[in-house]
This record gives sequence, C-alpha cells and structure tokens, in this order.
Amino acid sequence: MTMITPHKKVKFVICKILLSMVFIVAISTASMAVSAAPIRIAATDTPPGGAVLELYTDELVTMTAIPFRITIRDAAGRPLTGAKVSCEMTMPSMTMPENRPRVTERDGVYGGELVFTCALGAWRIGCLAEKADGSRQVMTFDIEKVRMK
Ligand SMILES: [Cu+2]
Repeated sequence: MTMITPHKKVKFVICKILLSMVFIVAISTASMAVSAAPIRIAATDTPPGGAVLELYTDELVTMTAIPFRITIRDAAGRPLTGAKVSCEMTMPSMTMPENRPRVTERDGVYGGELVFTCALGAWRIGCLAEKADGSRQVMTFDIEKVRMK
C-alpha cells in the first residue's frame, strides 16, 4: 500500500499551482494577441460608424498578409449580417494589378487577409456588401501610406 507522505503532498500542490500559473500566462498571452489594438479606418462614404475596417498589425507594410475585419451597420444602425462582401484594392495614383482579398463572414463580421503590393502612394480599398434582397452598400476605405518592407 502506498501512502502520500506530507512532503510529497506539498510537492504535488506546488506542482499544481505552477501548472495553473503556466496556463494563466498562456491564456493571457493568447488573448493579448487577439486584443492587440488594430489599425481602425472608417469608411469615407457611409454615415459615421457605418463601416469600419480593422487591420490587425502594428504597422502597414508591403508584401505581408495582414488580417482584417470589416464591421458594417445598416441604415438603422444594426450590424449587417448575411451579406456577400467583396473588396478590391487599388491605388488612386497609378494602375495596379488586380488585388481582391477573399472575404468571408463569421458571426456578422467580415474578414480575411490582404496584401499591399506597393509603397509608392495611397491605397484605396473599395468594398461592396450585397444582401439576398438586392440591397447594396458601398464602402470606401482610404489608406494614406504603406511602408516598404
Ligand atoms: Cu502602386
């Protein structure tokens, strides 16, 4: 018959405390990665708060996949869900190759990854949200500059 001596018991408890501390650190690190403040850009052609583009990066640099999310509100201020959203990235000052990031919806938030391919001027991200009932909402996000990586 084996007995847990008091000494072994203390070691076991310390081990459990250490393990839970590791878990807490791991969890807070993970949530920090998600909640790091994104770069937020409001659409220039919707009422205030109508559409916001969030870019999850510390700095806008070229040739880097940058996760993004777009939150859209309808005319009544409710989150627009169930729309098909498409986006096209252009540069107002020059002709660029087609650049259309894939956009998918998750819980009423539209997102994906985009890549800026040039640092020689401003970018414009034009998006269109289309509902099955035929309603459409155009959103334009202007980005002043992107740094060359
Ligand atoms: Cu360019």
